Parts: sequence; C-alpha cells; structure tokens
Amino acid sequence: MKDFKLYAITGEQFHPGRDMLDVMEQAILGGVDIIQLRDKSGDIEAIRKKAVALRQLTAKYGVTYIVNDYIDIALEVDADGVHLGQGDVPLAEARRRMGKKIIGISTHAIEEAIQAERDGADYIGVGPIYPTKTKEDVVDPVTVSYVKEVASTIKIPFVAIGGIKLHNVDEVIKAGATRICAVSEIVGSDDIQRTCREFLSKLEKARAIHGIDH
Ligand code: 3NM
Repeated sequence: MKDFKLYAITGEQFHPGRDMLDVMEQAILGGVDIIQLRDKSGDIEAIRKKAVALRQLTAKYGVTYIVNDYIDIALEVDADGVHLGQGDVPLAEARRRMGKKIIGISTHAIEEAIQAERDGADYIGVGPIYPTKTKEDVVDPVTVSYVKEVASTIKIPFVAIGGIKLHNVDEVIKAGATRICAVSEIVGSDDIQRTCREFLSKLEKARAIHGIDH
C-alpha cells in the first residue's frame, strides 16, 4: 500500500452542527493521507450514503479511503480497503473477499500484531495508547511500551491510535511510531487544517531523524 503518516477517522459526535464531508475535506486539506469511515450507528442505508460521498471526496484529492467493519460496503463503493477488529471475520476470509485491496487490523497486544502480520494484514492499528472515550468497550491503554514492542518486532506498517493529541504525540513518536491516527483531536478541532499540519510537522521531523524518506 501507499505509505502514510497521518490517518484520520470520522467521528461525527465530535463536531455537532458541522457537516461530516466538510470536516473530512478540511482534514484532507490539512494533509492527511488516509480517511476512514467509522460509523457504529448500525443504520446501514445511512452508512452506504456516507460511504459513497466519502469515496467521491477522497477520489477527488487522491487520498486513500478505508471503510471500517463493512467489507460489502467497502467493495460496493470501491474503497481502497477495509479496517477490521479482532472480533470480526477471519483475515483469510476478508482477504478472499477483498483481493488485493488494503486490509487493516486493530491490535492491542504483541501476539495479535504478530498474528495479523503472519495472516497477511497490510497494516495494523496499535492502541489504545492512552485512555479514549471514542471507542467503546476498548481494552485498557496499552501505553507507549506497546509501540516500542511493535516497532522492534513487526515489519508491516503500523499506526498508533487512541487518545493521541498534539500535546502527547511526541512521546508516541519517540517510542517509535512514524504513523499516527486520531479521531477527536482532528475532527473536534476548531482549526482542523492547522491541527493536521502540526501533527505532520512532528511526524516529518521524526522521520527525518530516523532516515525514513517516504
Ligand atoms: N481504535 P481518539 S482507539 C477507533 O485501540 C479506535 O484500536 C482504537 O479515537 C484501538 O483519537 C480508537 O478520539 C479511538 O482517541 C481513537
């Protein structure tokens, strides 16, 4: 998959009164590389409509587009990939359905990370690093020690997630993360473009130090 630094996920509860597409367009203009549609409402028709609209927006800007949970919707709208949790369909089945498209897997422990890599995930989520109210029923924070473990063990791209804010991202980067994902800090920001640019500038500095040139 195309490499990425900053990954934004939709979270409509954090921007009441603002249009989701406008919010995600601001994130794109701020420089995010990946947009994920994450909608736990269960209203499949509404999710389908949002999925189509976000496909159009991301295609316009050439940004990678991932749908959370719904393989069928990801395929229907020709998203670039799907993101799945530990309790979702087995990766082998997801791969059979998704073909060469991107499959990302949430992991919360090194055994899960190793398994996802072995099973052929394209990237993994590593979190929640800090406490977060954005994801329900999530495990206790894994802390930056899990980032260190993954950075020294896993070869596929990994993205740190969970409670990551501008004020604590330096610690996550220092632990070895070169890709960051945030929901509330980005979509709930009064100045989304600026927040994204600040995340990116920190990530780019760290990549320059570590000699990562993509
Ligand atoms: N997945 P925020 S934590 C969607 O650990 C999600 O797998 C997580 O939201 C995981 O940036 C999380 O607002 C929520 O904390 C991230």
